[in-house]
Amino acid sequence: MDKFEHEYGADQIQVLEGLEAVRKRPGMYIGSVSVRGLHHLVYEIVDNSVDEALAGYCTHIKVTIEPGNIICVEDDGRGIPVGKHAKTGISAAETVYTVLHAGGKFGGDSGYKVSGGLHGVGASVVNALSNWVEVTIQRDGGIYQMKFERGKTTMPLQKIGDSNKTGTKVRFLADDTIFETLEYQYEVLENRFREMAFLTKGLKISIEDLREETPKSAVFHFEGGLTSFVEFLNKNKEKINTTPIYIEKQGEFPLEIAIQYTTTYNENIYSFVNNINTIEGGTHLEGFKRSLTKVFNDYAKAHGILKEKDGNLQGEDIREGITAVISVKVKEPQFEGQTKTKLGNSEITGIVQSTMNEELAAFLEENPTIAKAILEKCISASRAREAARKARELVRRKNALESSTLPGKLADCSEKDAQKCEVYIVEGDSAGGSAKQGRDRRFQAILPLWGKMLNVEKSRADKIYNNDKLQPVILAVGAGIGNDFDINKIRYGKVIIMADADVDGAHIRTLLLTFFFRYMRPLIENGNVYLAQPPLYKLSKRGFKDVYCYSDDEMTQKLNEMGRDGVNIQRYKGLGEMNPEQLWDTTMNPATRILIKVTMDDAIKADEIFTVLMGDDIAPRRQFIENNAKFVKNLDV
Ligand code: 28F
Repeated sequence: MDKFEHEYGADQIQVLEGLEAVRKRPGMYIGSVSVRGLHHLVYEIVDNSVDEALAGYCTHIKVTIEPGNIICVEDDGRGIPVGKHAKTGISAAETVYTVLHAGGKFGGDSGYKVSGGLHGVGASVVNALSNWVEVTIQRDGGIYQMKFERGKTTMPLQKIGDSNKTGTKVRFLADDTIFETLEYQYEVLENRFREMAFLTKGLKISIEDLREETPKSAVFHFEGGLTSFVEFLNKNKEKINTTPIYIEKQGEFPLEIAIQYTTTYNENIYSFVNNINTIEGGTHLEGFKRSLTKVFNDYAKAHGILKEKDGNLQGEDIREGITAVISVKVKEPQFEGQTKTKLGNSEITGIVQSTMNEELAAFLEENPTIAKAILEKCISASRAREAARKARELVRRKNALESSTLPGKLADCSEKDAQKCEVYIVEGDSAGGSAKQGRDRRFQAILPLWGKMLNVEKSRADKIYNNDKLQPVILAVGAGIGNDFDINKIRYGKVIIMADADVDGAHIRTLLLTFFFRYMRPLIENGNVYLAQPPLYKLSKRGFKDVYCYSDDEMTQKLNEMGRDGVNIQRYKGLGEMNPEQLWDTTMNPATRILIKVTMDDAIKADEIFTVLMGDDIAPRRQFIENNAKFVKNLDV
């Protein structure tokens, strides 16, 4: 066995060991084998094209979901080098696809390795976890192709034609013996590619889904980069500064920041490192916040907007209504935190801070109108915070005096274990009355509410505490609101909103959902919030039991079953039309009712939706309720 063969053997063994390790513990490399892990396969391949774009050679990435859940990713970059390695005789392309953690193609200082959510485990992992992978490379005047099955080379790289184009195309079918599902979720992929296009200014990313009769597709191409990102996030909100503040700095740690204030009261700051969404924040976000507070306070003092005696504006006042995106590129990122999405590199704090101190101060000097408009909002925020603090004190003192008073209207249940209890928040006194009579008082509490509640989207915490319609909800749930909210103190395992299926019902449902989203978010994230689903129709016919229908389709289907003639159709306009036992049978009995669990897995999406819902036009609101909440039939079974 001469030296050369011996070396080849060693490499080959290393490759096989690497693939085995990945197939044995895929979760170590892509987080999970759920649909999220499946999507990571796509992100890994697309990230390699994004790296080629960051290096300045790729302008368009095309992602196709082919029938059978085959993924095709194609870029117009230089094409992975096909030359054989002097020593091993294996091409760079084959190395990238077979050696674990190989293809750190831009290590060192020639560029940046953008890496997917799990920090660039690279193409070889995708290879190991796919039934097959086919790589087609165009460069040096030729078309080259190689194929693999479960990571093993079945067709070594070979020239299959001529071409004067360059680029890389990768097609693969994930391994169904490893993944729980091969069904890609188009919206999830579309969301991520939109985000990647925002983060990679000028790069065009297109996605198309050819699995159904009618294909779905989208093209994302933003010359504005993060400026377009904040405009997208704010598209349904009233802006304070129409043109976003934009800061960009190249160098050892390329930094891009966009800021746009709106008239809302919440803080939306998204931070990224190497295109990874650092949901847990980190040193870059720290630097951003410090600089924002310093620069705005300095400007306010220097321009007499704040008197010396006023003291400083707090960070949270300055961040009220802010939408900002920070994106920094770091060669050797240290990720910390629960889900490894917190940046730990300490030098980044200072770098972001000093860049922003300079650039933001300059922007405010050059745009005094914008500076003034933003600061006016910050100052009123600080006054409202002060008022909310006083209101909170007042409520606490009041509560302390009256111990834990429960709202007068609440008909509580006898069960003491919160997880076994549920509270129906019912719109209107008449429905509230029937619900009280119809319920099972052992585990069902009823809280009737009346009339329109305060539109929480347009008010601040102080009004929430004092609002006489939300007060009973806060006290009934019993876990406080905002930063004081403590999920362990909730008094009911289920908070069920029961409102009419009409427009007013949709309005009250939305206002309550917005209230929970803004001030009791863990209640939604923890899956405690539900929507009751009252019937839309009652079909009655001599000789038949009454039949309740919860949708138009169901009604048509039931009508066919019962035979159309002699059937009386009653259309329910509101809960008040049902007597207690009907209300119990159709909407409250765990054995027969339908509950919609309100779930929320994407802050950006949820925030946008609630802003739409708070708009003036009620139609999108209604549309949202029917389309977006997930139906959970006979939840308790
Ligand atoms: C659809 C997936 O993977 N695109 C890629 C390149 C381009 C180069 C490269 C990739 C150099 C030696 C490691 C070309 N010419 N799309 C992709 N495009 N990798 S992956 O180089 C690989 C490294 O081995 C490339 C000059 N430099 C780099």
